[in-house]
Amino acid sequence: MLADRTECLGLPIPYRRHWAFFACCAYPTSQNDLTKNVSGRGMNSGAKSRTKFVESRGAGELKFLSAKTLGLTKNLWWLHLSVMAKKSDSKGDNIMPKYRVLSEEQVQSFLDNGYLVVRDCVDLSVANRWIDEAYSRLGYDRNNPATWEKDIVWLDHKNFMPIREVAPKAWGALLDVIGGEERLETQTMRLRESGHFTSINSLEWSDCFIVNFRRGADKPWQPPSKNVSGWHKDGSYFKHFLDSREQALLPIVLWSDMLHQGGGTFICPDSVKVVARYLFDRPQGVNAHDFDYTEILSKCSRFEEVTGKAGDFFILHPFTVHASSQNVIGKPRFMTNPPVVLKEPLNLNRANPNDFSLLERATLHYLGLDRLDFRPTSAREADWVPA
Ligand SMILES: O=C(O)CCC(=O)C(=O)O
Ligand SMILES: [Fe+2]
Repeated sequence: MLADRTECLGLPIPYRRHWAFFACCAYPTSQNDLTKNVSGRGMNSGAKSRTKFVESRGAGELKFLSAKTLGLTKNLWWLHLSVMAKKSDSKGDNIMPKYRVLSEEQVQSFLDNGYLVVRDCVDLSVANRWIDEAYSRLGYDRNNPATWEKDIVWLDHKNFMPIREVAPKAWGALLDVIGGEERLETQTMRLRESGHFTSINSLEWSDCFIVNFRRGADKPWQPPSKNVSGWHKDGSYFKHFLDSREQALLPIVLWSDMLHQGGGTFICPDSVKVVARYLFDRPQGVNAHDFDYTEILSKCSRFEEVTGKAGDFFILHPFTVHASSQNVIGKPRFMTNPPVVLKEPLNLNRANPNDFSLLERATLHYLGLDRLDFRPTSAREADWVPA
C-alpha cells in the first residue's frame, strides 16, 4: 500500500524505500493524510504541520525541511537524502520519472506493448448526445439498419469539448505519457487535405467519429493477422521521423462498446519496435504513403483486437500499426482517434533522464538505447496551417 502511495512521487528506488520508512513513522494511522501530502503539487504542509517538504523535478531534488516528530534534525535528513541522491545519480540507474496518474502497470504496459488502457473515463452523457447527433448528421435512423447506407464512415467534427472536462482521468493519463501539459501544442492546426477530421486541437476531443456499422459483415469474421487488409500507421499529413511531433500519440477513444467481432480496431503491438528501427534507419524521413507495411509486418508476430466498453480509452504509441476490422455483430461501433501534437519534436537526448516523457522513454526502450542525439537529415514537412 505504502509502495503504491510513494509511487506517486516517482522517486528513485532508494528514495522510495526511505520515504516509505519516513511515511510510516510520521503517519502511523492515517493513509489519507499521506495520500494528500504525497500526491499534491509543489509545497505541501502536512496535517497539523507535522511535516513539510518540497517536491521538485528529478532525482535528488526532494528537499526535506523539517521532521520534528521523528526527533531527527533537518540537517541529518538533508545530509542523508543528499547522499542517497548522489549514490543514485552516480550509478545512473533507478531512474523513475514522475507520473501523476499512471500506475506502474500502465507504465509497464506502454513499455512492453506500446499501449495502455484507462477504463471508464469518458462522460457517457456527452458520448450519447454526440452519437444521437451523428445519426442525424448522417441522415441514418439508428433503429433501422436499412438506412445505414455506408458500412463504415469517417465523420468530421461538429462538437468539441476540452479533454479535461469530458474525460478528466484520460487527460491526466495523456499528460503523463507526453511529459506534461507544457509540452502539448495549443495552436489548432487546419489540415489542407482530409477524408476525416479537418483540424487538430490537442486539448479537445470531438465527435469526428469513425463509425463501423457493419464493415465486412457479408463475410465470416477473420481474426487479426498480417493477412488482414488495411494495416497502416496514422498521420497522413506529415513526413514521419523518429521524433515527429505532429502525431505523437495514437489515442483510441471508445464512445460506444467495442465488442469482440464488432469492429474493434486491430493492432500490432510489436510493430512499435519495428517502426522505431525503420525510422531510426531513415533519418531522411518517410512520407506517410511510403511506409512498406509488408516489410514491417513481416517482422511482427503479435496481432490483437482492441475491445472495451463505452468510456474506455487506449493510449497507443504513434508507431503502432493498426487496421479497421469487420463488424459482424449488428451493433455500430463509434470511436475517435484524435492526434496529439507536441510543441517540439521528441527529445531523446535530455540532459537529465528523469525529464524523458514516458513516450520518449518508450521510444528509446524499443531501440534498446539509453539516449539518442537524433538529427533529421531532411526538412520536416507537414500539410497543415495554423487555424
Ligand atoms: O476503424 C478503426 O477501427 C480504425 C480506423 C483507423 O485506424 C483510421 O481511420 O485511421
Ligand atoms: Fe488509423
